[in-house]
Amino acid sequence: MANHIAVDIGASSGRLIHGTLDGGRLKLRELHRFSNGFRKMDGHDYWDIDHLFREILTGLAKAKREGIRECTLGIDTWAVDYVLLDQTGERIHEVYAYRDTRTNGAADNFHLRMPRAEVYGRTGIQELSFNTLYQLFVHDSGQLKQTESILLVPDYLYFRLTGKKINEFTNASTTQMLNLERNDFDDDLLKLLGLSRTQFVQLAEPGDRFGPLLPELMEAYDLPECELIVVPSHDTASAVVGVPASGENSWAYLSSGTWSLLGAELAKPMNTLQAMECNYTNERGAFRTYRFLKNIMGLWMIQEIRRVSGEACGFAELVQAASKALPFRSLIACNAARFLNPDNMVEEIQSFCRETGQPVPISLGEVARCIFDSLALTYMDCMQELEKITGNEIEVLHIVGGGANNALLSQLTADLTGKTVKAGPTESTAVGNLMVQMIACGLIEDMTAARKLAAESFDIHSYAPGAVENKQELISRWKSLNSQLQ
Ligand code: ADP
Ligand code: LRH
Repeated sequence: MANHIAVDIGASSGRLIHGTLDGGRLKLRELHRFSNGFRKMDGHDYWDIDHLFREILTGLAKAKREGIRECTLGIDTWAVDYVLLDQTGERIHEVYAYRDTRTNGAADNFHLRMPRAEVYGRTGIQELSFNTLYQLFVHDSGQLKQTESILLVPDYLYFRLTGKKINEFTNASTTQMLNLERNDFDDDLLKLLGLSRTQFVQLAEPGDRFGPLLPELMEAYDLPECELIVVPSHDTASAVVGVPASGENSWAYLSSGTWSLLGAELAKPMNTLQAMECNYTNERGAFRTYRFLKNIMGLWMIQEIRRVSGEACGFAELVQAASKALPFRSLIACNAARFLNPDNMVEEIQSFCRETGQPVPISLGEVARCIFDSLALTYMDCMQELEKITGNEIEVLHIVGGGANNALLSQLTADLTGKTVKAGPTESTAVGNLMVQMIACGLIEDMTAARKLAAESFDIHSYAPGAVENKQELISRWKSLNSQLQ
């Protein structure tokens, strides 16, 4: 089939992107874009999952109006969040957003039942306060008892479109409940949550063919004939497929969107004590690879300063304002829990700077500069850890996702890491999603061929590392700031 559509829903926005192979290149066309975000109700943060479902239908109906009568379709979204379904397939609850504060302290409480090192040994997954394991641990036990099936968000969207249930592998790994050796849910972890394996469904691998849209949806909304394909439904897993890299072990990726996910692709997991102490994760990648990476707070902080300032300017203008501000004047420890979901990100950053005896950034440009400088320094630390743990010397860092639009951050990252940075494609998640559909259809041979195609199809900007004034002094300042917080 010549037409392929990726539904890619990040925490900040969703899109339907049409992909075709044209003269040996992958051509993308945006069919539909919509905003996403969580909202507070009764003191908790929730996603509006029905809104997302409706937007998918709207996008598909547009595709049909634009002449696409037949296509394949794959869906990816952010990770960890889930839907509980009862016996009739109805949702038992609204979908909690992972930044909701109900999981504060949940990891520590869970580890009283199974020590942190044992959980890591079994799952290889980094501790993030919002992993599905900890979310389910604090979920209402009455609702868990009523639950027939637990689907993650993209699994649920596949279900709404087809009536069929799966737990897709790459996203299932982010639950922190898959056993690395058994490649299935870990019975002991499930037992500690009071759950049974039968409440999850069959695990499905990216590249599997899935099935058609429900005929009643096609009719009611005048949709094209779609065959759904199982793609890496964790957005970061799709983004990693879309990295235009070549060779083995000499490149790393930074998937740069709401989160910054920095890491390497490995053929085998690395769940050593050192990896655990550095909080590296072994999420499943497409085609039985492992995404050895770390979550860094990312451009969420930029999205939030923009939101609390009334969205007075766009992202490009924020970057421009930041480039006029003094470099490395004030720094923040990006991964501190206080930046996960503060009421007011600007004030939180200002308080941090005040408390640590640094100049307080005032203008939006100064605050943005503080974020970009601090992110680049965090990337530098992460790259050093990555090389140390894996023993691989990295030559190129590929930045993909919306953050690849940010030339200031890309150059800072090259300067501080000392690596060549290659930025693009900005829609790598949709690209990876589409590539897996094309692999499933036999149009692209494998992931290596897919990455070559990505390199040939998109503009990739290279940033050579430049000098940083007083770099050693800056690094000492950065390290001492972070050690004050441990
Ligand atoms: P997600 O999929 O997590 O919602 P995206 O990959 O869409 O995130 O990336 C969104 C981020 O990309 C924004 O937070 C913003 O910082 C960055 N971005 C998007 N467009 C631009 C631009 N023109 N200039 C600079 N940064 C940009
Ligand atoms: C990025 C992402 C990331 C997860 C987080 C919940 O969108 O999927 O990989 O850790 O959201």
